[in-house]
Amino acid sequence: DHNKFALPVGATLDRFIMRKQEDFPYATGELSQLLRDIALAAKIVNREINRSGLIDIAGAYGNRNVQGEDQQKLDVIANIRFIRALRNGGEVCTIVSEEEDEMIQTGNTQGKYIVAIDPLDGSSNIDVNVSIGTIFSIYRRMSPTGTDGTAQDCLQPGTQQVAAGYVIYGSSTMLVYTTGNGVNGFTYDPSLGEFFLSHPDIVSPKTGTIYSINEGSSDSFSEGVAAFVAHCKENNFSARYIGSLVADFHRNLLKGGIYIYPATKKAPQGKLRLLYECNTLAFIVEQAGGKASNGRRRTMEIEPDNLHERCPLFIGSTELVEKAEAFL
Ligand code: AHM
Ligand code: MG
Repeated sequence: DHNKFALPVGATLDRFIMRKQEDFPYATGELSQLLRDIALAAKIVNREINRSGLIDIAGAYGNRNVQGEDQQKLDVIANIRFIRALRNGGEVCTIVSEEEDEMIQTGNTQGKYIVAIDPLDGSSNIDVNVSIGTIFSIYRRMSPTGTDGTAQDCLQPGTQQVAAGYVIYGSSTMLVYTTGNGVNGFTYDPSLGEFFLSHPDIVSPKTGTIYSINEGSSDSFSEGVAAFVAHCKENNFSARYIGSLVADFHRNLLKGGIYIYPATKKAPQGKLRLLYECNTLAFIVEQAGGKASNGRRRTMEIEPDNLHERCPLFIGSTELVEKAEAFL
């Protein structure tokens, strides 16, 4: 019963992480430290995002950064911030980032953990003030410490995740994560610089009436996907598609619904990345009572072949994902 030591709504993230650690008498505190490092980077990125509308104004006043460079794009900034936090934190040996083709070795060869991360997903939405997110998965390395992490360490199936989470930079900023004992959500109070437990033990509705898919690609949907979409319409579902994965996922997690990114002509393997998008959200949704699949099999059981591979994603309320699978 993972609720036995539940902290009340309003507990800070730090306290929550500490309390969770006490539940595991042999825990060394390294994973806790790693989660705190991610939360710190999230605060910094949140600050940059909130200011992003001012960058052009600042630029108009000739405000370049100290190196005399023009402002970098936010996804690049987010990548730098998260890598720096993980490197300084010391718990992570190797990082896989959407922003970089190769694995990133932090130099912390004693670090026991691997992180796969999309530092700022949905970045095309920044310019128009739409919610964006950070998505991260944490794995334990398999190779011995004292050396760099290996490709094999990074290519573990999603079932091996020890933690997964996302940050949504939206009308408020939230961090939602799981360590395999349910899902908890924390809301950021910018005036205090703290995340507070606001959504304890998130349970996703078994079913729902929201479907989220980019219907602009409907010409290249498979028969099964087209039939499922028709089914949603026949049943008067609501179509909701922000085009920002974290935001679409977060809404459906709380309200009940299904998010689909299928194979299309333009993206024959789907668009989303297995390591730091599909598996991450799959772990969270399963921990909240939902389901994730590539249409044929459970997302988290797919054996990854390369760091940035893509796969189709059907994710959300259990009944809806099963229904979609039945149509495929
Ligand atoms: P990005 O990594 O280039 O930001 O793309 C990922 C985003 C997801 O957030 C979103 O779910 C998806 O792309 C939307 O794609 P599309 O515009 O094809 O519907
Ligand atoms: Mg992305």
